[in-house]
Amino acid sequence: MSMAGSAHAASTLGTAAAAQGRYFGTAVAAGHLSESAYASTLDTEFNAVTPENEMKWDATEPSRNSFSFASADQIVSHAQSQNMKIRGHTLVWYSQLPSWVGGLAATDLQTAMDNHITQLMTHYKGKIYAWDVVNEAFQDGGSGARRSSPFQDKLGDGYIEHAFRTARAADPNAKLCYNDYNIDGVNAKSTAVYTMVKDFKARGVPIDCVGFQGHFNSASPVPSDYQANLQRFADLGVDVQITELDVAGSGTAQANSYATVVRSCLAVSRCTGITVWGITDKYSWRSSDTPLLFDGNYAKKPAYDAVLSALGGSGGTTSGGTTNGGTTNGGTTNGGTTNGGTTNGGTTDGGSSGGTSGAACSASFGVVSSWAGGYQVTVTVKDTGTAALSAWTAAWTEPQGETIANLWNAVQGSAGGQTTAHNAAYNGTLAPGASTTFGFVANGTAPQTPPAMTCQPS
Ligand code: G2I
Repeated sequence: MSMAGSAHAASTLGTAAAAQGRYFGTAVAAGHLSESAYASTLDTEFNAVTPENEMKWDATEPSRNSFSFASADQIVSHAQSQNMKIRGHTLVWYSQLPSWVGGLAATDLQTAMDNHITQLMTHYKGKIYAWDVVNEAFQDGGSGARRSSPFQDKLGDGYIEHAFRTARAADPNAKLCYNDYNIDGVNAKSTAVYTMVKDFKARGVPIDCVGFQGHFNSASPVPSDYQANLQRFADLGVDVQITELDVAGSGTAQANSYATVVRSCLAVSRCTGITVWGITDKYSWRSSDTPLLFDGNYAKKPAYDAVLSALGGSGGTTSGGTTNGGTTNGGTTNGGTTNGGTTNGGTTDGGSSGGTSGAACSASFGVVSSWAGGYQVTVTVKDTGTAALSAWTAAWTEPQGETIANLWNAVQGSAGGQTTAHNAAYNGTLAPGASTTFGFVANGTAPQTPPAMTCQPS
């Protein structure tokens, strides 16, 4: 799994993820497969697909017992020809539900639901890695309650476990997932799902995985307890998957959020893969947010580099990674989150010791995003001297009362009342003029004036 020294790091999302024992997938729309740039980007970069709309109830059973699989079949056969995993999305969901379903009385609705699950899973039997059996069954907000839907309202809470039992019988080899959004951090909604999964596991209701959609934006950023939340579900004995990842924004802030998600998944051994919700910004369900890894012309965005780097891959510009606790990192310059050293928000260049002669470095602090109660920072560490560095330590004073929730690409410490960050095993080496970055999320309020940072070349 590791690729120490100068081994060639994987250069696509799919191969880099595979080297970490994961898949890297995308939502796909059948209607775009005939566009050559779309298909070639798909085939080159990804090793898993999720039909974006083609397996939903309105597409597959628009009228009762009349099934149409043509569009979904197109995606499935494309994926199979490329040896890609396929996630089935989705069997039981309140949305994109044809009106005839809502018109049924309880007993008939139960029959129709069972039939829908059985017909779809039988049609694709043996071809689907994981099915989103039930999607978005919980309400937003603090209630932890189930969302109103024909299934919930007529069949009661038990419809969810009934759906899972029916699914297991239809294709015993497919992993069966519950999938939802706004369950990415520890909150009332995710805790309600957690309680359900725990109960299912205790009672032997067949559930194998939980899908965390991961639709992020400035109002709903990657939570600081994201990894901890994935881990608490994994600890229940289910796989976890990032199923619909997209992050509104651009540049470094977007790149860092993506990298945080990837790093979190890699840190949770039962996180089996990541799926982004589309290939190119131009076809995203929320295109104006430019939330994906490729722009409208299929050019790779900084977010792409960040994901590839976090997966331990390399775009070919780096010198190869060194192994760090089982995670291979792609190099020290211009890969992924380093991203040319650009930062949003104010930056200060810290003092460098030794001037420009000999070994010297600087550290600059840039707020990349902030939200009520927290903010994320990227620190760019630069070799400002004439000699190569083999190690560096940045130091700064954390504002009164604030704490760091999570720091990456460096090792956090303290000295003389200050917070320090020493290089990680894989990013201590810097040539003169080269830079690398580390990042952290802090609990508190993003400072108007960035704190002064110092950097020691040791
Ligand atoms: O809303 C984002 C996702 C949230 N989680 C479940 C996913 O299944 C959902 O995907 C989106 C698709 O990306 C959209 O493409 O689900 C939407 C529907 O709830 C999809 O939008 C629909 C449009 O609303 C329809 O007008 C259109 O006919 O896509 C359909 C097919 O292009």
